[in-house]
Amino acid sequence: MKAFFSEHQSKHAPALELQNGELVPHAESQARVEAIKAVLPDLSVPQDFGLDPILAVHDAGYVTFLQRAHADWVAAGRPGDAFPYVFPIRGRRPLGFKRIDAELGQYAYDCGTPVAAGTWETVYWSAQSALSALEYVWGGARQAFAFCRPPGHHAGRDYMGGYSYLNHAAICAEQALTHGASRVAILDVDYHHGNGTQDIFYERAEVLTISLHADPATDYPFYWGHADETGAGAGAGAALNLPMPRGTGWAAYQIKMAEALERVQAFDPDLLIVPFGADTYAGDPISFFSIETAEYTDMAAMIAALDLPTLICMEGGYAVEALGANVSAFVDGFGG
Ligand code: OKP
Ligand code: ZN
Repeated sequence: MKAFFSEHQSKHAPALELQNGELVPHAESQARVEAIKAVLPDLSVPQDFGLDPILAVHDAGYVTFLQRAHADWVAAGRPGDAFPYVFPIRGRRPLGFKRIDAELGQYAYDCGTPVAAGTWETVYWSAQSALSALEYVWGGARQAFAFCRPPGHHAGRDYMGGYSYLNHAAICAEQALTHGASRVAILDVDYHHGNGTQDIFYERAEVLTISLHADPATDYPFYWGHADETGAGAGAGAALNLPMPRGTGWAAYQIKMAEALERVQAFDPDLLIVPFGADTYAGDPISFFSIETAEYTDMAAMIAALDLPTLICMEGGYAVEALGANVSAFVDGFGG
């Protein structure tokens, strides 16, 4: 399968994240890049579509914040990566802050998503990889693989979180709508709920967001992804959440997948976007489903059977030693 990736995407290298009370090596590591590159023989360099498609989804103030946050952090005399420590649960609004700490709180919702020296360069090019893969599919190919990294599905219009800064899938959905699509379906199969994507399109009827994920009653991101979140306003009914308990394996997962695919089919989209996380894998170090490598081929084959133009956006997957095999198994399900 045709895949897109830029070497700029190797620049983001956050050292640490706060996990269960400890600063630990960041799970979204450089080793992931090498593992995935090794199994994608047909990697293409993305085109540069510029900032416009990014700004069609993300708040301009948030985007300029991402561009300069690490430099401001360094200018404030701080070591390492830029970390937030204050989170405005009420009254979040632009107050013209001069202090980087206040700005980080305005635009972040967790302590797993530091802004490192190379973050902007990486996420900008990750978005370009996604847009290039979209263009390839929109030009008539059956499917393409956007090798995005870091993940994007937790990023909202004006916030970062869950290792995500720009929402690649949302940027592509919006771009497709601008270029002639009437309806876009997003089918998120990462272990974690795609909260940013859901938020961005929550009141939009032309984008169906579906997420299969670990029950937020027990798993990150906790505050989104419950079954009663179904969209609002014009988007009422255009969000579907299928949470599953820890321990879920392919037998139970595929039943939920069939339900999701029925909804996609009924929606009759012009384009399907699949944020794909290999963190549903049995051996994932931060996740708790029990899908096996070969079952990713079955999962992908079910999706491919919809016979829709399909854009895959890489999301999570942290079992580095199995990541290449898992991505490769998934790609195989689309016919190689
Ligand atoms: C990103 B993706 C917070 C630790 C919680 C965050 C998980 C982000 C997963 N300090 N873990 O959906 O794979
Ligand atoms: Zn995930």
